[in-house]
Amino acid sequence: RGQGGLTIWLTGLSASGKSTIATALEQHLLHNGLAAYRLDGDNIRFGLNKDLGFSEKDRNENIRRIAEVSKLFADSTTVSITSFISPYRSDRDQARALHDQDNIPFIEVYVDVPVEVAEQRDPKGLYKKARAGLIPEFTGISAPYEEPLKPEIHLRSDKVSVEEAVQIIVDYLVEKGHI
Ligand code: GGZ
Repeated sequence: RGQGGLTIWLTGLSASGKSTIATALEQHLLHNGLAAYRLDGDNIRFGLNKDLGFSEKDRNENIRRIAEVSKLFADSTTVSITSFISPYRSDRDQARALHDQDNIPFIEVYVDVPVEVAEQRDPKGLYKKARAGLIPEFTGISAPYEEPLKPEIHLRSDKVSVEEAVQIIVDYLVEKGHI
């Protein structure tokens, strides 16, 4: 495929660093002349998916739609970067299968951080609210996160810097001939 599009699928807990890595990666690719676009909560959950909440069923549908949209971007030769918790393994596997059908590369990146670290970071105070029972079904506290078993890339975001994380992803893409 070479210069074709692809989907880079970040998955991990709230406050794991997905959005930060996705933003830095998008900037890096744009600066190198590649078309890149980031799908995240801000441009999806407030628009296309504003009818969805955080029940298991709604998360399934959230991820299903995002996978479809990301595939369209990738099909247009853009590097599409998604940053959603995507806690269910079967949802991520379906997103992958959708890309496989059309021979569009799908790179699963596990942004891995111990839940204790994410909870300590708690940039929006959501973990605190979840512990207090104010947010039901909060991932890692009262709702599951199913770890990827064979992600293409596994990042320990509390051990590598954002710049290192971007470099690891870019090196992988170059090595595999995706960019
Ligand atoms: C997890 C929640 C919840 C619940 C609101 N569980 O740190 P954030 O704020 O900015 O990222 C989280 C975001 C998760 O949305 P996703 O679309 O990525 O989730 S999923 O892939 O599971 O559909 C968090 C906020 O929304 N948030 N309620 N109950 N995160």
